[in-house]
Amino acid sequence: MLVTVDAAGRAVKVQGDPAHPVTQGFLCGKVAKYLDRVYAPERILYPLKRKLGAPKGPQPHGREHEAFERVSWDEALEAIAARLKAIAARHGPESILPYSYAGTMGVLGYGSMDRRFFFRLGASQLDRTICSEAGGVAWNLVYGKKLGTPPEDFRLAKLVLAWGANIHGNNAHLWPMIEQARRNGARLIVIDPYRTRTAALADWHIAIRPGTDVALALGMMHVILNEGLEDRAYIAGMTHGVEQLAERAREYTPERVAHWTGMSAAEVERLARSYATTQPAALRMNYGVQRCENGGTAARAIAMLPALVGAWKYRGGGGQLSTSGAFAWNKREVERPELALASPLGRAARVVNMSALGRALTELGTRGRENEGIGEPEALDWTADGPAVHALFVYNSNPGAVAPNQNAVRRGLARPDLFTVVHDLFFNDTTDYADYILPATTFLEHTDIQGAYGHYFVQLSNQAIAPLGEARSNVWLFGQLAQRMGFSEACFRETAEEMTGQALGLGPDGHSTNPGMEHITLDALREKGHMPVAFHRDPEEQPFLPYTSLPLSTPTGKIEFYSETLAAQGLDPLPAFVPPAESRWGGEAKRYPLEFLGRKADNYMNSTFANLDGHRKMEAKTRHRLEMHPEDARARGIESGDEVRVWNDRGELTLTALVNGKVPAGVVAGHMDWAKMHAGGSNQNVLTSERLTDLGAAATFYSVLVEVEKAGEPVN
Ligand SMILES: Nc1nc2c(c(=O)[nH]1)N[C@H]1C(S)=C(S)[C@@H](COP(=O)(O)OP(=O)(O)OC[C@H]3O[C@@H](n4cnc5c(=O)[nH]c(N)nc54)[C@H](O)[C@@H]3O)O[C@H]1N2
Ligand SMILES: Nc1nc2c(c(=O)[nH]1)N[C@H]1C(S)=C(S)[C@@H](COP(=O)(O)OP(=O)(O)OC[C@H]3O[C@@H](n4cnc5c(=O)[nH]c(N)nc54)[C@H](O)[C@@H]3O)O[C@H]1N2
Ligand SMILES: [Mo]
Repeated sequence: MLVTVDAAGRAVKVQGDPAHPVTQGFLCGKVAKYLDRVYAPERILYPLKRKLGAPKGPQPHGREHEAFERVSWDEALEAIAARLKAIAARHGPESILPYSYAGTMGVLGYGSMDRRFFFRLGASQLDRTICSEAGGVAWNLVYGKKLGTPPEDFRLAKLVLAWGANIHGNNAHLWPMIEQARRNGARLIVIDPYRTRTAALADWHIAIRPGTDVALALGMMHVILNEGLEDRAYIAGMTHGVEQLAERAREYTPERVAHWTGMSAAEVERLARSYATTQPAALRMNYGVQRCENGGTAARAIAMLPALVGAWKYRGGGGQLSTSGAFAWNKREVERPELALASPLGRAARVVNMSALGRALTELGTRGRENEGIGEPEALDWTADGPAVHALFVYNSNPGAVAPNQNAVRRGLARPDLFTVVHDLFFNDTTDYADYILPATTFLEHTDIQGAYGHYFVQLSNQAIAPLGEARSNVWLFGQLAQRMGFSEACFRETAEEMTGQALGLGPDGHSTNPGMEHITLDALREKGHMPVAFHRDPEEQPFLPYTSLPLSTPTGKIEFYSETLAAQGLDPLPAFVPPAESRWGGEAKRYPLEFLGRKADNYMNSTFANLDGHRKMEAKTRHRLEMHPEDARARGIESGDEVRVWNDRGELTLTALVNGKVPAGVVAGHMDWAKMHAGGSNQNVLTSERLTDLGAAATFYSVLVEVEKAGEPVN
């Protein structure tokens, strides 16, 4: 992104960088309006402290400041440090829980000084599972590393298979490559229960039932192997376990697969044949497919398809889930995990799964307190047990809006004995529960270095403008807090500049020592802004064809259809279809017959931007709507425009019905917004569950059952 700054130091224009081979000079609609966010009048510009006696809980939007008073950074840092020290001394440092995700994805902003701080403190570690863990673990089981077809090469594909991937909405910069491929005769097939714009524009949209992708992938394998459409030479050279996979796939006849997915047997066959016989075929699997209970296995089974048909051999073929494996940052030096040994624990702290925040805040540490009426928690296999959480430190995340099982999260956040600090830019669903709010910078106001998960360029993000008000970066905040805690290690005094050099692993000659980055120096990066990783430096002469030479970093060194790693954990070494418990196949479907997809918004970034008028306007058509199939609406006497109540055992939500052709029968869809922007003070995560995926222990936002009725009639 290029930022134009005027003589007074004010950013006046943002635009895409025309020299960037992937973004090619354009920004997506929401980031094109980024200056509205930077200069929004409601930005928090000073540290704030909750007023004495002001209760925690939802404040009306626009009046949140009434519950807070301005304090100096000095006072805030001293008070927070004193409180953390006292809590650590009394309950042990593991009673302090950091909570962060992807507010900024820069290497420094995402995880650097903060990690050092919490390691040194001995705070609980956060397992960051809310987005991509199921798919990431799955991909690595098959291929060892997250690499894929360069986005620029999608132009050369003859078939693009978008699987659980809302390319037009969420991955805008890949779309022009696909358009170009189609101009050259490529076909686009989309597998998504929801008719996204990507799906509407496709040659073939398969509106698969949620959570049945494992069956479809195995059914495609069945047809491919049955008809001899696999690439035997590639399989023999590059893969492990095809015999076992073939035996498993034999069970998944097109007829059985049709029964689960809602497709016809002929469609399953047609899909398998066109995929196997058109090369180059590029699979764009995205993270939508892995937000189901069986999402790890789904991603794993789908990931095997390009290996089965040898699609990796062709430039423009293969596939992409993420390219993040190309960026070998020197994380150890940036994060310094060994600081845990200097903490009062003297060891690595327990791990708490961020996708079960509600349980973490309400159940941890309650063992043996039955008499107080709290109850024995179920066995917490997602975390070691230990002390209750007494302090929560939130940054880069808005769990009040994005975490599943919102009622449990809010019960936890509202605990009067919980000390909560939030570092963010706006009052939001989480700051309503904060004891202290600290003002954060936008990426225009701090320096960072970036990798990517959809392309192969290392990028330097220069500070363009001075921080607004007293806003401060994540790096600054945790460095300062460390001083107040009395942490004397020199690493807490390092600057963003020094840490950028560490992330790059700069050697004595100024060149990076990170694998694949040896040609990069800080000066060159400053000059160019973006530089490709080594294997992508000359794509025309030496195109990057992932997974075409051995060894890979899997245990067998090959692509693994069969996984000894899983077998050793007592898990099925081969993919098998297990219907999600929360689906039309599960026991609860009698009471809650509709599958709910609590989607992202095309015009927000998760919960980011939802408070800005311009973005809200762009989102007006789907904002607070429940999209329904005409059959499900008719059965409930619902028409477009009716207020409807959507509920399950975890919570309820009032939305406006939008009866359209976007979802298949039995499926309803909502869209992300801040909870406090809804009339009832909850968003769609009041319906989602803390159940975790089969691989990666990730969130299951797309395995949710609900019932719907016209509002105004009592639920029961
Ligand atoms: N505009 C916009 N762009 C974004 C974001 C945003 O909030 N807004 N968020 C960013 C983030 S954090 C991420 S992780 C990426 C994610 O980008 P995507 O991976 O595209 O993720 P989702 O939008 O969660 O899901 C993609 C599609 O999967 C479909 N889906 C749901 N369940 C199933 C299923 O069982 N099977 C199949 N085949 N499909 C299913 C959904 O209907 C959806 O259209 O996007 C990023 N880009
Ligand atoms: N129902 C449902 N829930 C979902 C999803 C879904 O599809 N459906 N998607 C899930 C996914 S894929 C993801 S990735 C998560 C995303 O969850 P989050 O990572 O929490 O994403 P955001 O909602 O964008 O919140 C990021 C916050 O960080 C703040 N921020 C931005 N930059 C900085 C900074 O430099 N410093 C600090 N301290 N703060 C900063 C922003 O203002 C914002 O409030 O949500 C998940 N939740
Ligand atoms: Mo995400």
